[in-house]
Amino acid sequence: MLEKINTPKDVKKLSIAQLQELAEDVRKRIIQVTAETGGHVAPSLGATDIAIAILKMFDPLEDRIVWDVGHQSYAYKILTERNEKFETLRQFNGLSGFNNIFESKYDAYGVGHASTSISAALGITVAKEIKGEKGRAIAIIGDGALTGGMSFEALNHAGHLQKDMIVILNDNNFSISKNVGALQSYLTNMLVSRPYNATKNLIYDFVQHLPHRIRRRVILSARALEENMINSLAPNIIFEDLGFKYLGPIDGHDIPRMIRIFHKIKTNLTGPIFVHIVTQKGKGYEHAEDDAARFHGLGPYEIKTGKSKKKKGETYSKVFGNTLCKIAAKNKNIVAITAAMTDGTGLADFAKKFPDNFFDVAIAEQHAVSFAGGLAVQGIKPFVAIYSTFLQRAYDQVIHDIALQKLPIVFCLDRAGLVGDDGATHHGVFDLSYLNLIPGLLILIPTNAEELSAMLEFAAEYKEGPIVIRYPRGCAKYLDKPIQSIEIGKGEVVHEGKDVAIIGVGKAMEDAEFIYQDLKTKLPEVNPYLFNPRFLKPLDTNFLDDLKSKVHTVITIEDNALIGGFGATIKSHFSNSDVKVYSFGIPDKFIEHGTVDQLKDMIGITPEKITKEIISILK
Ligand SMILES: Cc1ncc(C[n+]2csc(CCOP(=O)(O)OP(=O)(O)O)c2C)c(N)n1
Repeated sequence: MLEKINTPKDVKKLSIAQLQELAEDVRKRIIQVTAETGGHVAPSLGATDIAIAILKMFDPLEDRIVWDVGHQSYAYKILTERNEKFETLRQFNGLSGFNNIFESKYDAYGVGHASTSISAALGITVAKEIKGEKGRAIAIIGDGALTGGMSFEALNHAGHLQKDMIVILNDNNFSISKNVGALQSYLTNMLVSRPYNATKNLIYDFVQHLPHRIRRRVILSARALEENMINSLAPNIIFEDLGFKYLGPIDGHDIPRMIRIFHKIKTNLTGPIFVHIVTQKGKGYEHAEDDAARFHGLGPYEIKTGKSKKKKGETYSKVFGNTLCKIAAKNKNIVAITAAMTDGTGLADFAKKFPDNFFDVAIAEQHAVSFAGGLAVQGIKPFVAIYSTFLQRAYDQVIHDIALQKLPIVFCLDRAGLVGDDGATHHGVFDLSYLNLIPGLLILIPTNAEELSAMLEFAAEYKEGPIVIRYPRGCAKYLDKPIQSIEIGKGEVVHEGKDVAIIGVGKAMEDAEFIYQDLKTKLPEVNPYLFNPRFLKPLDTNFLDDLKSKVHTVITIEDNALIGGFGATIKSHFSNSDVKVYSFGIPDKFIEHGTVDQLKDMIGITPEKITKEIISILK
């Protein structure tokens, strides 16, 4: 059936039985490709039937479809003229793992970070009205993404504006792992009161057929009756109280039923509509159904067994989690906070060992930071583990709620630097720049596992204000020897030298070491310093000032944006001296997806390319 689909219009021509066959084909295609490329398997398998029902009933060029995060949209991609390229998913120069307006005219909005879809869909709806264009915007949002504060801001606004837009909640009871929070309990409760909702939907149908002049009065009376009597039997529907028409819960794998509901919406309903669809994460692939958390997002896997093809080594996340467990065993005031990333940030063991000191706040980075502020002001020591890219969400909270009040919180920024196949929305390449300018913040950058542990120990004792420790995705490098203790604003001279200094920042120290050796082989007359700064803030000004009389050239290497990053800071430090500073890092543009090596090659910052450039500089 999939072979028959060249454009989404072809989906409209299919019968119900053919659509069901199509769903099977699409799922097979998702599994076959992601087994090679990796990706968000379970979310996309779960949303396959929704994508098909939407394409059957709506026109994605007229009715703009906004997927939240975009990780549920593989079926949509396949059915919107991207089947042939689907093998290139998440590969260098291939399809993005999320929706991207530069990739396809069918992607109404670029996504990757959660909870943006309702806001964007509302904006699209209002723009359509201003311009007199046809069609409705549709946001498809998971129950996890719905926990993000932005979703509520958008519901609040949409309920007020009363424009014709649709929000489809894809409720699978899962975020990356089991969803958490009062909202999830509420949604589950709604499933229990299914008969009540079915009756209510019948009443809706009935009322829609009444003459216009009495329709409103009937609705108002029904609401009053409902509030007085039915509330005691079934939960209040928050979404209705916010001004949406609520339809559901609906089985998200029952294509004909979803088609009937969408038909009803198209022909009968106006204003903001909230469709509550219930799905199974990983639907149609037993391994993904059984282990939806692992199949949320994973690397290449064996289709038959569901086992991952590549074994993971010990990651920096794991080093962080293990060290924090050790620290917490000695200090009951240590608290760990994650925003829906317990496994990803390495906190799963901590959560088991210290359940009272562990908080998964759902996809709510802003709240995570201010919640930590409240804890800290009362003498608790919070470690807030957030991916570098997601802390962008909580920028004002870091400044206003934490730094301004000198609260001793530790921000553990995982996935700093280039992350690879998740691409532009997920690279953690801005944190050094956006944090550098915040007064009173300490910024630490470990270059290996032992250093990360030592920095965490240091941070646990530090009481003067907030600290950021940023570390990369992937396997940790071990020195296999303990390091000297961490001193504020003091770096480590890895090799003494003269004339030239190479400074490797965090993960880039691995490249700096290679470059150091390569340079010594290729230019034996050069004997550079190799320096690990450990701190961006405060800088090791003693060492750097000393260098002014010892070197003529400083090379900095980092996996952060060059603007405002480490190199820029060093350049400014040497601006009143004769020392020339050359910086290698992320240029002023968004970097797409691919392996980290491919991306570094594209940018021109592989160790080989950097060595070549340094040689030409020195010559
Ligand atoms: C701001 C932000 N924080 C965290 C994430 C990481 N993340 C990606 S998907 C996801 C869970 C989404 O759950 P849900 O919306 O229910 O979709 P499902 O995966 O269950 O299909 C999370 C936490 C993100 N993309 N954006």
